[in-house]
Amino acid sequence: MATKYRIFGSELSPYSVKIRSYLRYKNIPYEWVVRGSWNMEEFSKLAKLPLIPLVVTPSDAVLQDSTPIIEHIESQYPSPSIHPKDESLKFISALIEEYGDEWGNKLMFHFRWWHSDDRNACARVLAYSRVVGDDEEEIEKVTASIAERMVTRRHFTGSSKDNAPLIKRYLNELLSLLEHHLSSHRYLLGERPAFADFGLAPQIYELASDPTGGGIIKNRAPHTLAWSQRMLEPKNEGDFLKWEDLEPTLGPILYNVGNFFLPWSSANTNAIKQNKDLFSVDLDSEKYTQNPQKYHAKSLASLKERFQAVRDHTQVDRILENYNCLKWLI
Ligand SMILES: N[C@@H](CCC(=O)N[C@@H](CS)C(=O)NCC(=O)O)C(=O)O
Repeated sequence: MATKYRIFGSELSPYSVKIRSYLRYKNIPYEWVVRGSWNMEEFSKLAKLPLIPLVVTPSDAVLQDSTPIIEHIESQYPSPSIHPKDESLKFISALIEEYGDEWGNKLMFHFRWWHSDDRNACARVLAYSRVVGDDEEEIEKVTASIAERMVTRRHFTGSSKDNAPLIKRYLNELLSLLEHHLSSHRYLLGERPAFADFGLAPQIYELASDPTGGGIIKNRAPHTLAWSQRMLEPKNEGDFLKWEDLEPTLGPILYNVGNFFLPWSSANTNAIKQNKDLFSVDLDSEKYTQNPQKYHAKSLASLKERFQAVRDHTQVDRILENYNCLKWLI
């Protein structure tokens, strides 16, 4: 039996970085195992899905999917908690975690794989993490095959010519909102990291590590960049704040969740129920079209269950109603 958690992951995988940040915050010993050609056989034997992160616990249980992985470990290591005691804030934090995983990823993924300069740079970084040795020809071959494969996968997250200007707008808005909030707070819910930070920060970290995304964020959102880097080694630097103290700058982020992410996620779920191959949704009066994503329907359903489980809805319903989120969750 191992004594440490093992994370099969990659520096370019936001969900892997998310789990690593979480284990660091909890001070839980882990081994970071870069998934590559040398351990693909071991990985494939363990993996139910060909996805990273994959976590092997000290008792040899295999876990996949970053949100349930964190929930599982949190139940065993509740302190320091990533959840505020206040039920409303706890749910808002989970909502932003989901927003980070699904919407933040859509923005990052598009910028990473859309322009050839970004695509080739990332494919090359990935190639170097996968190939043992210094065979330039082999590196070139792997780089080209990763880049080609990712072009065929772009549509899964809605990255398309028609959506490109919309996604650019979504990113600009999110960065402005985050920058405003994070210029006066160390973390999203105050002065210590919450579930929300673990979901959203890794997507921004990945964006910042890419040529175009890095340029945008360094120019326009330095506090946001610093937060995403702080989240690599998150620490308690104070307390979670009250909603009243967070609202002036966190409220607008929730409004973005309610005007973009939740209507998109809800339209995606409806499209899956209706067996559609393609769906369109009006997001702030602009039409956004993509193929439905099965996983997101599952994760929206889990979020709704989490919402149902809140015991006292008085405050959370009022907040979510004020920021256009409530109707998508009931
Ligand atoms: N919902 C999953 C998403 C995992 C995921 O999409 N992982 C990507 C990397 S970030 C992946 O493994 N893609 C296939 C590959 O890299 O081979 C989670 O939260 O863990």
